[in-house]
Amino acid sequence: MRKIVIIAAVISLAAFAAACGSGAKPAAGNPIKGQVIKSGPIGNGLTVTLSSESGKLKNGQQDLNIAFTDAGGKAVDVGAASLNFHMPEMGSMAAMNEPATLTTTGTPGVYDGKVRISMLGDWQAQIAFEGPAGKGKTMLPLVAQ
Ligand SMILES: [Cu+2]
Repeated sequence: MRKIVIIAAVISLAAFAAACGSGAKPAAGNPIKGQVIKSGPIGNGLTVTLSSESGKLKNGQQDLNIAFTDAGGKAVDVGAASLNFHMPEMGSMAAMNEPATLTTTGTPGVYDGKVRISMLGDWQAQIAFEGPAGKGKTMLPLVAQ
């Protein structure tokens, strides 16, 4: 219970910082831009966070941010990163893949992304990295809404 309260406090602090810093570049110590869509462990002790202005994965063309952080929430230079949105086949509909275009920012470990999601519903964000921090990959389930 105590841990949950602490986490809630950290989240509201982060939201406050994001609101205050809107328009500012992400810094190594405060690497999450906008609002979190989803985050999770990606291996080698790192966490990956997808975020955007709305905090939602939307249907259609959109800008996203992706940040790789250590246990302290600090951005970590991971070198090459990739992000693909995958929807498994559904009945007669073939599987779909929408790779995001990632570009580096002034902060190593933080990337700007662009993607065109082509359908509402359940997607898997397939994320991988390889470079100075080793390599890792994960899959985060998301709903385009
Ligand atoms: Cu589909």
